[in-house]
Amino acid sequence: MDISCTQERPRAANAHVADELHAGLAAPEAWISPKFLYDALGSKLFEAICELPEYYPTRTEAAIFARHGAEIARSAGLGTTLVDLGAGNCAKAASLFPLLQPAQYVAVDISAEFLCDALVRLRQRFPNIAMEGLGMDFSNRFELPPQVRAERRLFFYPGSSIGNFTPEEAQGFLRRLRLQCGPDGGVLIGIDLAKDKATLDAAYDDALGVTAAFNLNVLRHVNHLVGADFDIRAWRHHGFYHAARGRVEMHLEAVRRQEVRWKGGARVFEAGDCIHTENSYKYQQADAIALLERSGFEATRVWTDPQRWFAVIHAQA
Ligand code: AVJ
Repeated sequence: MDISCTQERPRAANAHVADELHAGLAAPEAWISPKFLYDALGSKLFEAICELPEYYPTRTEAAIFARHGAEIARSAGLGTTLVDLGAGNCAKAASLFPLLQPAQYVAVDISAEFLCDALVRLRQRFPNIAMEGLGMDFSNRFELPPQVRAERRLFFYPGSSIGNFTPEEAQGFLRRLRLQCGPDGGVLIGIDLAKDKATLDAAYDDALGVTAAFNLNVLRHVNHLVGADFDIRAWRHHGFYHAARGRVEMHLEAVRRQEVRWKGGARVFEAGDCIHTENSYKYQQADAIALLERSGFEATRVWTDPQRWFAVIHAQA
């Protein structure tokens, strides 16, 4: 079977990236979108995070699929067009191939480079599944190209990536997904559930400092993307749960006063100034279901782990 791996409209995308980074860096409360955490190194650091004892989501979600996979596959159906959003190393979707037996596998990720390496290896293991790699930013509006089958699209959005959106944004995103599902389509999504602060704090500020490296790496990536001159050693990682906001937040704090320059801008950061790099919303199970239903999905089914730390949900478009 053929695979193709394409990067969507790189030039238009680049202009948009520079604008977005400039807007965030120049804002009174500086921010960098979490999607910029995932250059090739960032994707590898995220893989390392998933191996950490403190980072429970990946293994908890995997345990839910291991235990309830057959039932999940019955709910989601066989022979779908499996559209993997934020595919990364494609490992999660690949582990479901034997159960879901997709007719076509469409891996979408902002980092096409990392994605295409993964797909080349995957093709050798599953030569009978048609595969498509799409390097594109699906966090805003997106459209799947014509080589993606239009029927029975099953959007696979695992790992609680939905948590990077505010609940309002998540609803807008899910509504747009639903409109692209085609006949008999649906969504198979993993959502992290609210839990005690100590567990969440440790998961986002681990003992080895892998999450710190992952967060700091965004500055390296920004240096590359817009010719900025961030001194990585002058920044410090924070990752913590803010229960009242219902989310984990990641920030980078300037350890001393400094001026940072980039193509088209510059800014002084005082010691203690922060750049907000990520939100990771944690849901109550009922709120997660309500979110899907408000977005127009129906026949929602939920699988969870014994501690109720994480939910895997299938819903029909
Ligand atoms: C990939 C967005 C689900 O929020 O847990 C991991 C990213 N950030 N550690 C998450 C992340 C810090 C992760 N998501």
